[in-house]
Amino acid sequence: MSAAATDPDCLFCRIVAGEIPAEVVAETDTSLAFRDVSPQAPTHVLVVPRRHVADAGELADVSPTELAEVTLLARTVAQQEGLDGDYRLVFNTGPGAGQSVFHAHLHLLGGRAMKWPPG
Ligand code: DGP
Repeated sequence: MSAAATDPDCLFCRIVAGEIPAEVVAETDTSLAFRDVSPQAPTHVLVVPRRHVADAGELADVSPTELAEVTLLARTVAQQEGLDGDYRLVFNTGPGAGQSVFHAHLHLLGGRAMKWPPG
């Protein structure tokens, strides 16, 4: 599969395609932002590239511009959500780090106090 392909078996590709419903909060030509189905904070939004890549490192490899666009869309959503500059961005990478969907996605979390280090 080429880096720009869609994987018909990928959950987030299917959300991007509109085949599975999601609460979309923002989008660009290259990225989509939608609420996490299992929110871990008052604001918990996932920002994904439309292209199918497995993780953030692969996205950086194939398109640094799209990686930046994902980050910028997260910032836009944080502003929309009224987070006032206080939010956490997380890319879980690999199953040992908690990645369960192997389509790159940036977690935007905010609206509560954030502990460090994360669990
Ligand atoms: P991660 O564990 O980092 O791979 O994050 C995957 C996230 O995806 C997890 O927080 C739950 C969320 N998720 C799983 N299935 C769905 C779904 O069908 N819709 C939405 N909106 N989020 C989902």
